[in-house]
Amino acid sequence: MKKIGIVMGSDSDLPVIQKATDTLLALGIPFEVHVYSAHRTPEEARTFALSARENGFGAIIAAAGMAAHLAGAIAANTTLPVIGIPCASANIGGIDALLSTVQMPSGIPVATVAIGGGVNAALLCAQILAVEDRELAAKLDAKRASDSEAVLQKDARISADFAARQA
Ligand code: RP5
Repeated sequence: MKKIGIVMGSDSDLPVIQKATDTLLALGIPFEVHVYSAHRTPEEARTFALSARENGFGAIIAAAGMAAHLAGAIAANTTLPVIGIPCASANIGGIDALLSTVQMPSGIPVATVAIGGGVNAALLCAQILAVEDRELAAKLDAKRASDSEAVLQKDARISADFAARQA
């Protein structure tokens, strides 16, 4: 199976990355994690992206906050799918990173998930790999079924609770 490359602009982005790595671990998908900044270590970010395909990666997650150029900078140097995660900043709550990540000019796409959307970034990578992997597709189906069951159980508990209060 191809690996997922995970890049964050700073170690302060780790809580968001943790959501992605937990999701990939649960699905049995291999990954590598790096701290490469589009601003502070642009050469390392570029080298990683340029060699990602030959190094066995199938998709890349890039998480960054503030003037978040990382996903775009990675995407500029690979034709692997790049999923951008905008990270929340203290002052603007992540709107800055959301716009920086999602508003890519035509020609260099970045598939952007929600602010702090580590789980969906990992699931989107899994779905990309599952195009050619039936076993992984079955795991994704099973996860959706289990997530649905959890919601149904919450519905049963909460609706019974409010019905009891009115009895
Ligand atoms: C971005 O600047 C990083 O992705 C991080 O979200 C933000 C702040 O970085 P630190 O000052 O916490 O290192 O490049």
